[in-house]
Amino acid sequence: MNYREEMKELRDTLNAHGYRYYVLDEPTISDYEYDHMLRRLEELEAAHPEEITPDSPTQRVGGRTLSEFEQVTHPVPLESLQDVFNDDEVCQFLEKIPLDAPVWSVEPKVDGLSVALEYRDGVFVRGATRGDGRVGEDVTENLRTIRSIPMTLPEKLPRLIVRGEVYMARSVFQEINDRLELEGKPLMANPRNAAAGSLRQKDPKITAHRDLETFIYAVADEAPLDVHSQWQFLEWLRSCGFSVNPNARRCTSAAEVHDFCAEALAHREDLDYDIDGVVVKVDSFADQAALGFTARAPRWAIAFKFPPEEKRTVLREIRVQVGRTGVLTPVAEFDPVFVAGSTIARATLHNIDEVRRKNVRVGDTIVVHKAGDVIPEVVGPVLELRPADSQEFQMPTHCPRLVGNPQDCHSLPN
Ligand code: 0OX
Repeated sequence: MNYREEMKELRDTLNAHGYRYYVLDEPTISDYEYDHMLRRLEELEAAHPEEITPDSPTQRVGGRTLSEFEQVTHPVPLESLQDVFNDDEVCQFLEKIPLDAPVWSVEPKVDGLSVALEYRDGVFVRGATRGDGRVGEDVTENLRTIRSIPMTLPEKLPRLIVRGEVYMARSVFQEINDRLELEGKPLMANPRNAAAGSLRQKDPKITAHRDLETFIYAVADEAPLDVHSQWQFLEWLRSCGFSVNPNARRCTSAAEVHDFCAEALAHREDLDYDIDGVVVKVDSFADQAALGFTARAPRWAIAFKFPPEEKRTVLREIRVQVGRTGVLTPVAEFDPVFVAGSTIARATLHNIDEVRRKNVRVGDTIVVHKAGDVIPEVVGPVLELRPADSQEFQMPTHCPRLVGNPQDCHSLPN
């Protein structure tokens, strides 16, 4: 075998094992064996750089640094979904679809970053963020570092653009934040922000170290595929080597759709990735085409958005912070809880009126959530669990006495 053939064989073997590892999560060789083959390929590529191909696994470590991202106009705009917020609205949507025996494809709505991946003659050539749906940013080099994105496809269609979600697993997010904390660096707010920040790195080598993952779920151009439903399409994506959410389900009745939504909501905590709802789609592509679009969204799909995640914890202290201008801000300090992707332990209560309005006392069991999925907020107390001896909070009228220097004890403004 000459070096050219050996390089091709190594690439194909490594890509096949990469697929088993990163997409199927079922490796069949050890890391040691994989690294050994990778080293051999690197040696050959160093000796014959003209033989390096874009689908080589060595090209996933992050290429050149960019000064800015170029804009990409999506050939077919990436539409957004109509949101609904409760079971009744899901019901209305299902009932209003004018089909005799509708079949639905329902998918967990992964809370990541929407991207479009473009393949020409079966080769990954460009990837872009969704942006506003019409124009996004070219993040091709960063996407190349994501191991679950195939660089070549078995089918050599002249052009194929698929759409999916780039996300960071919760476990990875936690590891990265633990490390940032040890290094005394600012923490990332949640896995979604972490994924967005990682994908928009000017230096793809940084992206390569963030272990981003993908789920692909839609086609974003008019590629002539021999598939006729969303469900078949998801199968086809799998057969092409894409990572497809294993928790999608094909439903043949409204009751099944409702069950899926309820299960997803109940089990969202058990997944290693954040979901913020469920996407319900009419399964048949012919029916989708007949239903068409409104000005803003497809008529054949909705996003059932979960209510913001709430957790109970115990309010241990209301600490008063003195701002630069002397303004006093009460801050709730509670037992740390994991909410919407990260652990929180304090939230501002803004001012005394807000403390009164929220009716919270030290010792209360309180409900907390993240406003806009980012900012920790106290929702209110669980009054049934209020300790009998709890006291209403009072703002301090004097600064606590400072040790050894009574002159520093000023009256505080009201
Ligand atoms: C998700 C998700 C988002 C795309 C094309 C029309 C409907 N975040 O997981 N969007 C869609 O579908 C859109 N499906 C999903 N699974």
